Amino acid sequence: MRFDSLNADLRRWLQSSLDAGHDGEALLQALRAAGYDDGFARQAVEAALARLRRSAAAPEPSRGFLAPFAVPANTVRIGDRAVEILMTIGSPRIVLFGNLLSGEECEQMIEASRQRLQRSTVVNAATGAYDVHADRTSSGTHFERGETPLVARVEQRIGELIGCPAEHGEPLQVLHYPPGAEYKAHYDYFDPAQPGNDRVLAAGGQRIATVVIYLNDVEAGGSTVFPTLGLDVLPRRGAALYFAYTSESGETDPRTLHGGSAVVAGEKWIATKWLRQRRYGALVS
Ligand code: PD2
Ligand code: ZN
Repeated sequence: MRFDSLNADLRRWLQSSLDAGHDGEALLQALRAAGYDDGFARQAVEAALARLRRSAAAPEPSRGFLAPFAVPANTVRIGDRAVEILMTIGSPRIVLFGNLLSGEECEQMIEASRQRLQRSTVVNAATGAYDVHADRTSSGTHFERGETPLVARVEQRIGELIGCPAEHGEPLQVLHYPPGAEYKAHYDYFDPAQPGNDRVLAAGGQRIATVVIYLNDVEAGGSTVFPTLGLDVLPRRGAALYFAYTSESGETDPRTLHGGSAVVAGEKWIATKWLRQRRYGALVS
């Protein structure tokens, strides 16, 4: 039995259970208890374990991102949360989610970051240095994977939502834009032809997708803009924008050019999770 042939809910459950450290026997028992036929349950668990072994031996680009949203559903249940699907674009794959975080979680994330903010930088593609740049005038901080219970919970939720193991994620960044601050149009992926990008690409390969979580409502401005697509996403507390830009064969999609437009009034807080082809931190070329 191929893992990909299982239905999306079952795949998601198997994957998140294995990610959470449950072994094959525990999965088998849970499936039996849920009424699955014993033979089917065994094959499904074996398929999930085989996939896990393959990815541990030779970490590959994750497949089937957002496959669950191929079926029509306006809400996805992640644990005890009902995450709304507010807008989707097929290609490039872009999904706007509502209610990914609660208002309280957003507030906690902001408060945990407020005292640690530093001016944001960009990777200099020629030298590999992290430079302060006029195109990016936010300040920010990052949290190591699982650094706090809240960070771990958010990472787990993102992973379950889009079907990508948390290990593929870079540290969660929290960014703050006061009035006037912006991030001019850019790509989130790295150009492999540029020598300065060798180092960032070595730690997990190319970026494949971004999740931007809006932590507050902004009075005016501060949208996420995709100039080539004519798309402008306005921040709403707890909502999250997912966009993917690297195919399984590693081709990147220039239509995902995007930026954070200048905040006109109020302030803007976001949390950003960038996802890699392979486990982030693993130095595989
Ligand atoms: O500020 C934003 O809305 C935004 C959107 C997409 C920021 C980034 N990407 C980024 O920091 O890369
Ligand atoms: Zn970006």
